[in-house]
Amino acid sequence: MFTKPTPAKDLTIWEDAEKMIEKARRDGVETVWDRFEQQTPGCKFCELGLTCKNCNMGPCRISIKENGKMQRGVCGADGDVIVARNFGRFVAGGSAGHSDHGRDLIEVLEAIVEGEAPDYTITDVEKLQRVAAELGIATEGREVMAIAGDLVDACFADFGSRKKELGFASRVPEVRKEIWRKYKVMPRGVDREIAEMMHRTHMGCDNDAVSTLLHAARTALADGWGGSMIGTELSDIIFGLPTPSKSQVNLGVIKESSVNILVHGHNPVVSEMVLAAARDPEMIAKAQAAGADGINIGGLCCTGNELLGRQGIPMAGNHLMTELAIVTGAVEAVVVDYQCIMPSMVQAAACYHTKFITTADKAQFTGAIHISFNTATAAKQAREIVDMAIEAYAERDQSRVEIPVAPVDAVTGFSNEALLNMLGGTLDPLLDAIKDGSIRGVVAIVGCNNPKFQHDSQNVGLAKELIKRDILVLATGCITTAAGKAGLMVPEGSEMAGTGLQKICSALNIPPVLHFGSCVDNSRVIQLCGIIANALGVDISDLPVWGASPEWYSEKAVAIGLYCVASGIPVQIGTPPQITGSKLVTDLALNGLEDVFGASFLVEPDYAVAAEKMDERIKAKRRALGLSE
Ligand code: SF4
Ligand code: MSK
Repeated sequence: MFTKPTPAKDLTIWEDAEKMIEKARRDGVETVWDRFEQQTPGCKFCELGLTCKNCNMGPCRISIKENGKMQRGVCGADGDVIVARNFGRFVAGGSAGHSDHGRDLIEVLEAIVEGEAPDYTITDVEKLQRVAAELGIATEGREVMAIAGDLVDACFADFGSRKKELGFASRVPEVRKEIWRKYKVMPRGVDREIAEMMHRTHMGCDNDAVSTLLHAARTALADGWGGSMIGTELSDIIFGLPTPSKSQVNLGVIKESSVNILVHGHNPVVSEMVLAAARDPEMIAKAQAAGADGINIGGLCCTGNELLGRQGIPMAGNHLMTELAIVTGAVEAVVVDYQCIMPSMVQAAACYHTKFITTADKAQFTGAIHISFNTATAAKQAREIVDMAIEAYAERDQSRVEIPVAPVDAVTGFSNEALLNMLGGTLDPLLDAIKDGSIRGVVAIVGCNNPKFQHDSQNVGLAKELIKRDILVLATGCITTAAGKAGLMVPEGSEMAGTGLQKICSALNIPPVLHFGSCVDNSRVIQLCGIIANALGVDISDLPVWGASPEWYSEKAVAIGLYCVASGIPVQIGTPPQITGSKLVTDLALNGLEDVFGASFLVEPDYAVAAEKMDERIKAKRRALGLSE
């Protein structure tokens, strides 16, 4: 008996996605939704976090039936310990991803200082001096490269084992640091905390769930205030600060008559060079000689966000749109670095003329064209990539091309510095707006996608519900494209907001949802919370703020969630991580962390209910600060 496939309109809220899912079915391209269906139902033990593969006496699984068989693994670990260990390793994976990205940026800055990266430069000298000074590096009267060299050393030192506190702990309110010291979660070094997490979760080490979870928090803090923050700050220094500019989003940014190159992943080091090559008149002339009208660079996921914020490059799509972008049949090349790149894109690309090009030795895909990208030869390699795309244009089958919709405008590229500039160099107008209730609270939405939900339904639904309540939304990662498509990233989008937020948006000519960068850039959010808390003389946990990731999927999202919570910012998530097999661990995540960090997780799969619960807490926080609800 054959079952009918789920109608495409039930899988996504977007017309461009719906049309491309239908085309994928016609073209015989398997998508994430097909594989999700094949994988359903999932393994119950795994869903609950009750399987352990940490040694070869196992694998083991723990029964959820009390007093039944299998209450402990072969070594004697119980369900609480196993769930906590699995969760700890999950957080370590996410923290490692962000932080290794940060380390790559340090290496690029080091290569610039040593004269080994001729195609890169320090774009924002003022930010270099400011960040260096924050880390205690002398800047007065010194050469730019000397300061940069010291900054490289300071950042590398944050990855090691010799420090008692990370450099950017200087940005954390003192009262918060006291909490971290009290519970022994002050992050010391990024690699150290990650390695210790792996050590603790080896058989026969940390066999106390609470102890393991506290170290998970320390590991996540090392990501947020360490690896990720270094990634953000050095990207700004090397490539420039994001500044607000007009761009466009959705699959309509792919142009029928151009050589289309999509950049995907997270790190801007490769994609900035590809963009520069694509803007070279010589390359454009080559593309025109091949019959195209030019070269069009579009973004996917967070590499897209990096280029969108700094260069205004349009966004073709978010996580669940990545395969569908190829299905348009008009993409000559997808150039990827690392993270969130579905391996299936190789097979999808093979169904068309699309070249799938990997560039990071640590993220190679069987069947892809691999170019081992090197900062010493970056511009040359970027031109090779663009050349490949131009050649592929000749192989395009125009009869298979379908660009499903017209693009939508979005104003993107905010950052703490851009916000400050817009406010006239002082945060006071923002603080006043919070105090007088024009802005009742701030929520940062980290917008992964997950086929467990109708694509983007929760991301967009939550953002709309919040702005209606005069809650400013900061968007990072994959919600950017979603919010843009929904019309929430143009100043006119404030018509959907409450009157208070509407007034602020009109005064500043800003959208009600501000694009704050990639998922690594959640470091901007915690930094902003630290600045506001310091300005008000309170702890971060006293602020009317939330984090949210309604459609989260990745290890990195959990690391972000946990560093937000440990920093005092409560976090809503749409689905629980694989911890529900342990009552102890689940209670701790949902309630117990409140007593430790003054913030905890809210698991709520319905955005409307989530918004209501988030608003309740915002009201309570405002009351406690002596502000009107
Ligand atoms: Fe089983 Fe313990 Fe080994 Fe895990 S560490 S697989 S619970 S014996
Ligand atoms: S890419 S971690 S799906 S936001 Fe940063 Fe998007 Fe989430 Fe990946």
